[in-house]
Amino acid sequence: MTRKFQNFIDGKWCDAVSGKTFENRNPARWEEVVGTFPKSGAEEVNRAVRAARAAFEKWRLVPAPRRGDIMRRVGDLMVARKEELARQMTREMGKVLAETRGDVQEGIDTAFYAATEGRRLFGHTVPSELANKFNMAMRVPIGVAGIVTPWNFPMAIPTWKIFPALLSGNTVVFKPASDTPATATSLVEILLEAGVPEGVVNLVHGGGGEVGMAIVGHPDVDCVSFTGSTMVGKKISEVASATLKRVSLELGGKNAQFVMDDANLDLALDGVIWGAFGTTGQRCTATSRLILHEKIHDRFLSMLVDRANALRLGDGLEQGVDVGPCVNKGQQETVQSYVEIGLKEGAKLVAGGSIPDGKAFAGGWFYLPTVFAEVQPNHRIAQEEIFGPVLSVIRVRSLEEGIAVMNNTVYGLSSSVYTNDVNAAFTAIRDIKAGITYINAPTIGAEAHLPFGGVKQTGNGHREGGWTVYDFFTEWKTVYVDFSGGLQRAQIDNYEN
Ligand code: UN1
Repeated sequence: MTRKFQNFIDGKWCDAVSGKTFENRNPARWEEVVGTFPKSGAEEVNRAVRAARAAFEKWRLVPAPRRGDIMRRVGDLMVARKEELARQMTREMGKVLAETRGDVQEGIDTAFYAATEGRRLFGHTVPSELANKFNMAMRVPIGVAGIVTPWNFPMAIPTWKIFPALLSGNTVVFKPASDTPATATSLVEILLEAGVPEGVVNLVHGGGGEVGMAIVGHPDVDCVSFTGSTMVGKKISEVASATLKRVSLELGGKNAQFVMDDANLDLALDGVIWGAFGTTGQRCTATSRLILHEKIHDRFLSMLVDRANALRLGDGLEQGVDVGPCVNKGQQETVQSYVEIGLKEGAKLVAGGSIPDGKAFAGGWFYLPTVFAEVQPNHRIAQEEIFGPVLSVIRVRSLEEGIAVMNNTVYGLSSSVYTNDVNAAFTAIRDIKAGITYINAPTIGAEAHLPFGGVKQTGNGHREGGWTVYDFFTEWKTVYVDFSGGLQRAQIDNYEN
């Protein structure tokens, strides 16, 4: 029987007020229903925000190290349930089991980092310009955090946001992607089992237009953290500006891997195969452009085509499968439409370029790993985020030209350079406009304890991960304690003229 999932609001599991539901299906076997979920809207969001607001008054007073203890239990529970969570995730969004295990592990890493942050959350003590006066700046929670997350990292990305939000003393209203609501439900169950009190975490399922935007526009939501497309991010920014709430946006990418003429080509090949076709290319960090130095261009391209053609597509739960399906029909259609755009623009299709034939693939949203050669830097397939297994190869003549091509995009998330020349590597590190640069490693593979985010239209300047995400989820409170017993006027009494 199909499992019927619910919202979690104010400490209770509940249906949508309207009684409406939506289905979540397995993208590798579309006839298989993972579950039904409440199709919620503004009314459920209002209730969730009210509950979160009320719970905030107690939660903010729980000592941060105790909130950290809960995070440690969350991490322990995730370790114990890692395999089951990974399987559930592969069933609902399609990426292969090794990757969904990695996704859960990223959540575990984030939990244990948060646990220890409960004993840091450092502020500053700063000398006063006046005698007998003590100054400090300390972190305080913001209030109710709205968390709106995508389907490509259904566990890791919600944990990047929810764990630091909670550790910092905020309460949460969580709207997961409607393609991955089951993983989100497991995460909330784990938080509750670990001891997160009633009202502190609220889960509202439904569409982005109805539930997501109701959260963003709500006057009593103090901050919103969103990961998704640049188009939706811009809309969120606009709607949120009416209440001047703080917004963290992690948006699109058009990440490039650049292979110099001196690079270790076998290593660079492993990197681009993993970066471009891992998660079926559905990462904001995915490698979607490959920039090749002309001296190694032809040789590397033929190595790449052989490897891309040898990748095994299939159900991510099966052993030996390298690449799972696209998450849904819409995503598969987007990929197909960009292949047509690439052909029209005059790029040369050298691998893939179609939906695979055969019964094994008929029931899911598969697409062959696709490579275009002879792509020009201004082609749409070299400029627009496709979010699928499509790689555009561009030929360049020098390090400088390669970096210029890399930077020729509205995005700036991840980047990668393969070279054994230390001078080239450090020039690239200095000149590439991106939030993340890898040397001799692919564009994917960020670790949970370092800043994660991008420049230009990839975001709005905030960083997730590591210590930096705590800047987003806390306010600075500046405190002056005058123990002189008299009125001391700053800037005046300490200067004679
Ligand atoms: C994303 O694609 O939205 O670096 C996140 C990586 C992963 C996180 C990706 N650790 O590819």
